Amino acid sequence: MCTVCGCESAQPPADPAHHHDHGHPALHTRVLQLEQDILAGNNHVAQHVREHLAQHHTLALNLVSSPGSGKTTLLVETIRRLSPQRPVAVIEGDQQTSLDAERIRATGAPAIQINTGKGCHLDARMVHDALHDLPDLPNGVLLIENVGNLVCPASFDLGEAHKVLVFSITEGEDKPLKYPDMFQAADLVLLSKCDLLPYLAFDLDKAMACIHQVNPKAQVFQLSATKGMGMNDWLNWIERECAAT
Ligand SMILES: Nc1nc2c(ncn2[C@@H]2O[C@H](COP(=O)(O)OP(=O)(O)O)[C@@H](O)[C@H]2O)c(=O)[nH]1
Ligand SMILES: [Mg+2]
Repeated sequence: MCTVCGCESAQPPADPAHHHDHGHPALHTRVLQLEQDILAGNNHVAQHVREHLAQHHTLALNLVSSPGSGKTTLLVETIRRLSPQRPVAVIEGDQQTSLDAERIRATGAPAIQINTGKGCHLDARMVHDALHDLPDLPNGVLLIENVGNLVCPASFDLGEAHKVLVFSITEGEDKPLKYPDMFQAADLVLLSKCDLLPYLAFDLDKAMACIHQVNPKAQVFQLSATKGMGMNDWLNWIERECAAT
């Protein structure tokens, strides 16, 4: 189990053929209770964050993905196109370094870097505390780059309006089937690095089928942040969501 976040891996496996002995049943029950308490506490803070953002008509998006799928590159290109019309700020989550916050600040947008150390996800308390150090964003957008990890961030509500999953075509078509919780938690999937399609044996139809097998409602946009392809779909989606906020 993940002792840092009490994530879903502490649950008994659904397939009894793959059951592992986790020790004494009483201990197992205690672990499950601890996990539920952590998530309930997180949900409470997330609701507070959500209310605060709603008061300022701020759209918050929680970007989740594997490491290296292109989140920061996408954020930089998004901020370039969004501001100054809309106020934008970024919360960056990584285990170590301020490298991503520096990349964001180079655009002129404010960014707070959170280092999670051994932790594998951001939680609502971290976002709550970071908001104290960011300006209010009336009718603006708060972009949260979660720690690169397709497992634990699925369980943690940060008070966002939507989880947006950046799924790079270099990861293989089958990732939605292997990490269904994350793909189910996302309302929008951005299929990134599509400029590389001619060079990879990536089956687009198969990837779309895998995404919709685990999440039939997910919207999917194909894009390339480096080449600018598909950015309008993404920006129009943000504008629609801002209008609805
Ligand atoms: N070909 C291509 N490479 C990209 C694209 N977006 C990001 N990358 C590269 O992918 C690597 C990881 O990008 P980064 O934005 O740091 O990913 P993150 O870890 O998800 O934040 C870098 O080398 C980027 O230059 C893209 O649209 N096309
Ligand atoms: Mg990054």
